[in-house]
Amino acid sequence: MSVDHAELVHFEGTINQGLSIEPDDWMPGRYRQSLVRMISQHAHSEIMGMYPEANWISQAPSLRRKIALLAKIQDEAAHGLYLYSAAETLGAQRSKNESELRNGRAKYSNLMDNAATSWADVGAIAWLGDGAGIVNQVSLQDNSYGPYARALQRICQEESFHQRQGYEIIAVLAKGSAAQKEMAQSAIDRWWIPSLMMFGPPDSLSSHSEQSLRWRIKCEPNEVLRQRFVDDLVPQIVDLGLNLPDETIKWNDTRQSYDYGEIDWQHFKDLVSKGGFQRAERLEARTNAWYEGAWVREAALARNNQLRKAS
Ligand code: FAQ
Repeated sequence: MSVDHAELVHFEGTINQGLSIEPDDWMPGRYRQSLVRMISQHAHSEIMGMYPEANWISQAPSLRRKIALLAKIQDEAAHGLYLYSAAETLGAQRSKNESELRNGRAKYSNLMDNAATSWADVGAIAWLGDGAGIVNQVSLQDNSYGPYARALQRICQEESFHQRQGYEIIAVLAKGSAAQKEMAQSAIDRWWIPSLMMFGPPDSLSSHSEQSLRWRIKCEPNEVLRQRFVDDLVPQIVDLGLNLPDETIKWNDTRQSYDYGEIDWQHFKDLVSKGGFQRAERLEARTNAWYEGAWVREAALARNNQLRKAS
């Protein structure tokens, strides 16, 4: 048995026993590359996830709502940072990752390229978007790479708060005036498909699923997770007295799940490759924030160097 083969057998054995792979363990190049790709894209999505909601901080309808939204957006930034650190344990430099995001070469979740045009959108992004994120990431907490799995445990706890604040915003609007109810309905209708797309394409169109499931980089197929999300959300939307965002949603007794409409995967492919509605604005905002924040990074580095010299 060659050394590489023996290492591969040991590596796959570790994964099959449900144990973690840690940064210093031997791993195949494809495992490392796939994780760097996925963790980096996840980090970028968290960072870009701040932008659709950010304009609403100054327009939040009460101080309580403003505080909760600020805390949520701040959490998304922190999630991006934990994830850039997890990617660094695999050799992916944070500075390179960040510059690829700014220059438009990196991918991130297409949900973040949509515009939040009303206060209800802030609720829908958190309830549906973060909600889809949680279903996916709770499953990913059991992934085989230790630093990513541990980062996800903390992220999921915080995402639960995000989802809850989104649900509460929509619930209040759904029980308000006719205009408020209409605003909630319109937001649910517009954010439904982008949220379903967060789970990625169906397995027949997914380029990475087969290998990623084998190495527990992903723990469940995209379609299984999307269905779980639909099954969780549909009764809650009905309970709030809102209409379902897709007329074809129907309980299927045989499958004990809801059927829902076909997603246009060609449109998804175009959105991912060409960028959604607000891609240019989002990247410009990210780039401006990077340059405007340079003095903070320099000051933190100078302080760090000072402390190091003193110790
Ligand atoms: N948008 O073969 P698969 C959050 C790409 S952040 C754009 O199935 P994979 C916080 C995919 O990257 C949510 N691209 O790929 C928040 C691949 O491209 P590549 C982010 C997409 O990796 C919420 C190609 O399509 N969560 O929750 C999308 O096995 C709200 C083929 O797809 C994560 O990143 C998409 N929607 O499965 C903040 C979780 N879907 O690399 C604010 C970790 C797929 O070949 C507001 N990631 N693609 O060029 C994952 O679980 C997986 O990477 C999937 C995709 C499931 C996203």
